[in-house]
Amino acid sequence: MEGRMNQHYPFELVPLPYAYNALEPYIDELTMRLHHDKHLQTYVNNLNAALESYPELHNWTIEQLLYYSERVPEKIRTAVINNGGGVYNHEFYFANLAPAAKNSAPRGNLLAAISAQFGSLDAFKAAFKAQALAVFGSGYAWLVVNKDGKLEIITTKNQDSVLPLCACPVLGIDVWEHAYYLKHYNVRADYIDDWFKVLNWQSAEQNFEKCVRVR
Ligand code: MN3
Repeated sequence: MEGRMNQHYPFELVPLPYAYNALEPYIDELTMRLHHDKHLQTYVNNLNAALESYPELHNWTIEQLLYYSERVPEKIRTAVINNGGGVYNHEFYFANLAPAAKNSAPRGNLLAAISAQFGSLDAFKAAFKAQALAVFGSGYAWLVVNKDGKLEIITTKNQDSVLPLCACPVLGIDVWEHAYYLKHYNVRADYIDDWFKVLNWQSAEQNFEKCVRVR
């Protein structure tokens, strides 16, 4: 999340930290181009449009807008939650991926915490896949550090972020159909398996350390 941290209106499209085809064959170039350049750009544009006439919000970060959304004027609150969530969640998702075989397994404190909470890495992956499959319609599955300081798998609907839940995201998968339909068609399970191949465990470790530190 380094890209968005401390940024505020007008929000800009943060470039992918790798080439559009870098995640092939697991996530294809066309999906990445549409997902980043079209879907994310639209959330950025719509968030800026919602905030344009509210200068008192122009120095708020994306995290502040989502965490303190009850303080956002009611007239634009839903637009800020949906589009701000769309910006935050997508930037997290893209930064949480990397070419296959790079950073392909967790280590250190995160691996120890996953093993303690779920029994093993494989047991975690199975539980996470089940939750990601169970999202009805559009949303996300996340591994978070919850408000009790424990690792937990949670899901969110649409573009809701985990921030209002006082949860700190370690890793997360976008299971909207636009994330996989061109390559995996309707088979979300195959997409989840492929997503695990390009999950950037190093970024997950960094997120985990930050989540534990800020508590
Ligand atoms: Mn998406």
